This record gives sequence, C-alpha cells and structure tokens, in this order.
Amino acid sequence: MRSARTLRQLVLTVSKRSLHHHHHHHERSAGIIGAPFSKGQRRGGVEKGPDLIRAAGLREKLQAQGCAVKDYGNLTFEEVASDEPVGRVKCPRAVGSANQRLSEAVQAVKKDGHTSVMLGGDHSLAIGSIHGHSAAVGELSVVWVDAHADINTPLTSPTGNIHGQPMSYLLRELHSKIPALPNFSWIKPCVSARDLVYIGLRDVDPEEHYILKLLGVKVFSMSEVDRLGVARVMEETCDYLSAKVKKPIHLSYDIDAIDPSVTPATGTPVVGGLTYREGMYITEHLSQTGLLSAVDLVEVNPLRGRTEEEVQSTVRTAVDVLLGCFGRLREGNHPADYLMPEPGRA
Ligand SMILES: [Mn+2]
Repeated sequence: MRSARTLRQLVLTVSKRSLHHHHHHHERSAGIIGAPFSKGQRRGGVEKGPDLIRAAGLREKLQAQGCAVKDYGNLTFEEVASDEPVGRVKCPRAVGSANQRLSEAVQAVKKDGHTSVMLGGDHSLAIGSIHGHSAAVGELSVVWVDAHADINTPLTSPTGNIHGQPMSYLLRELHSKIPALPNFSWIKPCVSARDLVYIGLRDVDPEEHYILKLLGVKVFSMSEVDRLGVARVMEETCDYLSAKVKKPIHLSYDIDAIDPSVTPATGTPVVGGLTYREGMYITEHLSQTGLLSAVDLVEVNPLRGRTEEEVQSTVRTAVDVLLGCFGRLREGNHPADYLMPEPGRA
C-alpha cells in the first residue's frame, strides 16, 4: 500500500524530472583551463585574468548552482628566445606555440566530457581553443561576442597584434589569404563562414568590414542590438546557426563586448557596448539551447583598471558571464534534487 507521503514524493520526483529534462544545464560539467598569455597584443596584465577570475569564486559559484567542475590549472607556455616580427605580425612564434598547447588541452577537456572553459589571456587564444574544440567534436557553430571582429589577416592587420586576427586563421574561406608564419603550420582552418555569428561589434577596421561582407558573415553589430533588441538577436542567432543541423556551439566572449562603464579593465575598451543585462541575456539564451560545448572568456586586464573597483567590476562581470553559460538564470534557480522541508509527523 502506498502512503500519501510516498505518493507526494513520487509526484515531486516526476515534476522534478520534467524540469530536469527541460534544463539541460543540470547535466553539464565545466572543465576549466587557465591560459595566462598576453603576447597576442602589446599590453601586460591580461595574463593575470585566469587567476583573478578563479579568485572571484568561479569554481565555488558554479558548484553552488549544481555544476560539476574540474579545474585543469594554468597552462605553462615556453619562452621563445627570439620572436622577431614577420611582416607586421608581432610575436608569431610565441602565439603559434601557445595556441598549439591550448588546442591539445581543449581536446583533452572535451574527451573528458566537459564543457570547456578557457580563461584568457588575450583573444589570440581563440585560435587554439576553437581548433582544439573542433578537433575533438567536429563541425562547430561559433558565436563571437566582441566589440571587434578580430578577423584581420596578417596582411590586413593595421597593428600586427594577433589578438585582432584569430578568426582569419580559423576560417576555411580565408585560407588562401594567410601567409605562412613560424609555429602556425599545425593550424588547419576548421570553421565555415556560414557557421559564424558576431554580436556586439562597434569597432571594425575597413579591411575587416570588407572581409565580413565578402564572406557574407552574419553580424549583429550594436546597431542591430539597438534595432532588434537582444532577445530577437539571440533568437535569430540560434535560428540561423541551427537552420540545417544543430552543431555544438563555441562561444568566444571578449569582455570588451560589454560597455566599459561595466567592464573597464580591458585592453581595447570601446564606448557604446552591451549593457550588463544584454551581456547576461546572451549567456542565458545560449545555455538553454543545450548546445554550448566550449566557452572562451578573454581580455580581462587588471592593469587597465584605474581603480580597484574598476578591476573588481570587470572580474565580477566575467564570472557572471560564465555562470550564465552554465544555467544561472536571473529569475532564480534551484537544485534538481531539492526537497522542500515538510512538518514532521508525530
Ligand atoms: Mn576580441
């Protein structure tokens, strides 16, 4: 005979199970890789990002929301004795070898079954992160959230900094435009232009703008965020990316996508960015697709904050971006196995 209490628990279990089924994030686990690397641009300090984000409680906060976490620690990168520019490209040997190491690390994290979380470091690290992700799981969708397109080729780049070029090495359509660089020969282009969506652009070089139009890349610049609103932008992003097949999503999130009033401690801040709320909405929406398979969080640079509060605001927001990627909702969350306390029976 079934008591009323058991029946009640059964009902609770069933309703929990349907909730569990709906919110895929409860099943997810994060594999964290720190990549303290700054040679893709000229400013020191961005290599401190991974440890700052950890010190702000990333692991504990992920675990508190029911996400399993494995921290693989920080990668160590070999010193390159002599790394003269090749053409305009700065530090190619260091960037090439660091990204090769990162690619292998991301492959290992994916083979262990985690959602990869790469803490940068500068955005040149997207080369190794996306390459490794693709090597492990195959064809990807890439959502690039950034003030910049980071799609200059070594030949179009006005600065020579590789953090402004990573997408050019990854796109199949640009392969013939990329000259050989030392320590770059391992990179095989693995992303098709139709599988890439940009969100938040507002500082695009003329050469980059030409490339985006030439390849017909889907771009939601800040103008589109203004015109459509972030909810419609995310709906259209996911409709576009899953038009044929649903591929695993790689989210490459540059903290400079968000407005510098919120995230000022970054190397190349640009006014007129995403609000904190828009920045969070992007992660909430992608998390609920159940397709998020790897995340980069890059360009947090404490040396670029003018005050401790500016640094902390930037780091806190970076942590919140990552929590959103793993299912945190602003409406609130509760553990899948939560049992409401009931008055005891005498
Ligand atoms: Mn970037």
